[in-house]
This record gives sequence, C-alpha cells and structure tokens, in this order.
Amino acid sequence: MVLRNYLQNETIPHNLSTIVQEIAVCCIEIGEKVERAALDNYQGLVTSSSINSSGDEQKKLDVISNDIMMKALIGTGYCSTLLSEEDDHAVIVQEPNSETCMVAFDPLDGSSNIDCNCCIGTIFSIYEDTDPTQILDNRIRRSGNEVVCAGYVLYGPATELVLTFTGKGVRKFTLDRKLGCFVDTGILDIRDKKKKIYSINEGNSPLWLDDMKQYIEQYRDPKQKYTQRWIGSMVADVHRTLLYGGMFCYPVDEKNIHGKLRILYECFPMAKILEEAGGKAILGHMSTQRILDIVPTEIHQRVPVLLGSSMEVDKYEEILAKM
Ligand code: AFP
Repeated sequence: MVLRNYLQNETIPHNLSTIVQEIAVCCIEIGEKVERAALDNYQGLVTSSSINSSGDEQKKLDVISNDIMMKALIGTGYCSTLLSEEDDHAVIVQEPNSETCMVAFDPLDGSSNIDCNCCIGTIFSIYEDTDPTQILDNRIRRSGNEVVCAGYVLYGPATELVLTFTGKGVRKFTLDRKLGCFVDTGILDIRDKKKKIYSINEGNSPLWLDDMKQYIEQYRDPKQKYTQRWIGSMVADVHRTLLYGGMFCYPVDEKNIHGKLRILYECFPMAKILEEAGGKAILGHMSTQRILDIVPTEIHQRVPVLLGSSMEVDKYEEILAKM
C-alpha cells in the first residue's frame, strides 16, 4: 500500500493528508540531494562562520533542505505557522482558519554526519492551528499532547518515513524509487522489541549529573549484557531503538545545562512516536515527567530526553525513587 492509500484508508482529514504528502515529496527531493552531496558540491558549511538559530553550524544542505520544506509547506495552502530549526523566528504564512495547521520541523537533523555519508533525517510535528485570535506566543505554548501528527524520514541505506497520527499507532513506509513514492512496510510496536542496547553520548559521561551516572552504570555491568550504540543523529538512533528496542537518551550535563535537543521539532515528535509505538518518553533529569506534558515557552527551547521501551525507561524511574 502506498502512502496516499494509507492516508485515505485511515480517513486522515484532507488538510493533514495534504501536508504529510507534501512533506513526503520534499523528503524524496532532500534524499536525492543528500545522495548527490559529494557530486554536486553540497557538502560543507554555507560560510566558514555559519551558525543557525539553535547555535549549530549551518551546512549547505541544511539551508537547501529548509528552502525545499518551506516552499512546499507554504504551497499547500493549509499552513498558518511554520517553525524551523534553521530560522530564528516563526514564519507566519497566513491567518489561522478552520483548516490550517502549524508545522514544526528540523529539515536536516544530524547534519554533522553529512560529510561522512552517515545517516541523517528530517523530523516534523503538526498541530491544528485554527484560532485567528491566538497570538504567536500562545500558538507555541501548547503541550506536546496537542500534536496531531508526527513523523521523521531517515536517509540511510534506504529512505524511510515513520509516521503517526493520534491513536493510530506507528507505521513505517519505505521509499520505492522505481515507483517514486513511499510504500507501507509495516507497523512499529516497541513492546515486542527486546534487544539490549543503550544509546547515549558516553563522551559526556564525566559531565553527567548523579542520577544519570547511576542509571547508566547498570548498563555498563558486563553481567547485564548490554551494548552501547551512538550514531549522533537523533533520527537514526531513535529509529534503531524503535526497531530493535532499548533506550535513547540526551541528558542534562555540565556543558548542556538544559539538554541539547530541541523540544518542538526533535523531542515532541519523537516522544509522540515512541508513545504511539507503546514506549515511553520522559525528561529524565531528576524527573519522570512525560515529554509530551511540557509546555514550551520558546521556539528553540532545549530539554533533556530519555525515551525507549517501558522496561528501560522504568529503570531510570527506579533509580530516581531510591535517590
Ligand atoms: P547536528 O545536527 O549538529 O549533527 O546535531 C545532531 C543532534 O542534534 C541530534 O540529532 C543528535 O542526537 C545529537 O545532536 C548528537 O549530539 P552529540 O554531538 O553530543 O553526539
């Protein structure tokens, strides 16, 4: 079944379905650019001192991907507000009406992996945004529980789209380049995934706080038989977690005092996907608060995140209960 038919079968409203199909088309184009980066001189930074709104170095492909997404989303006619990792401020497309949505996205996450040809991805979340009286600040100040659709596209050996709508579970689609569209390749449910993998940047371990040090210590115990994996692309590390099981964590540490990952276009979409797939996503910084219960106050706000199978996230909750 191709993406379009899936959206029809699930009776996804026309506005949402149009936005998702446009994102899918954008990601086919971004994937082609990623594949041709070395051939077409898309590798490297925009300029030697390019820094984006989140304080990250801005790569040529970050800018190209953002332009592709912005143009296409504006073209749907159903977007009122667009929030991108690459732009300092929200892009106001039109006044909200009964059919409009707000889309938050990271057009190319993990972009420090571009030049070494490792996995990278696009992440997005969609909210209904229908109230014309709502000022911009309040459009952002909504908890992740209001996300109606979330997804990501992984540019790996295959290009894969992972998608969820509230209450409909998580579905994986794989790009068939011969057909030129995404084809359904199965339901993702983390509850039956049991691989013993923990995913965290161990290089930061001297900077972790006590709760994280105690939590991770149990995974290092050889008797527990865990293995550590860290690609350094959230999309790739979370994708593996969803497919194999385990946990993914980017905690607060002495360098990243609010965590590193951005709530609106990294943590909310991934938390929504994990919960819909039967897993958990919490703050994991002296707190077991659900990521989706947080109400952001800024577009580029960072938060710590711990997500994965319930079994692994519960281990953090047990450590915290003993502290
Ligand atoms: P880049 O987009 O700068 O490569 O950052 C990727 C990222 O935001 C996220 O995708 C990774 O999980 C995380 O940062 C990796 O962080 P480390 O640099 O600490 O490995």
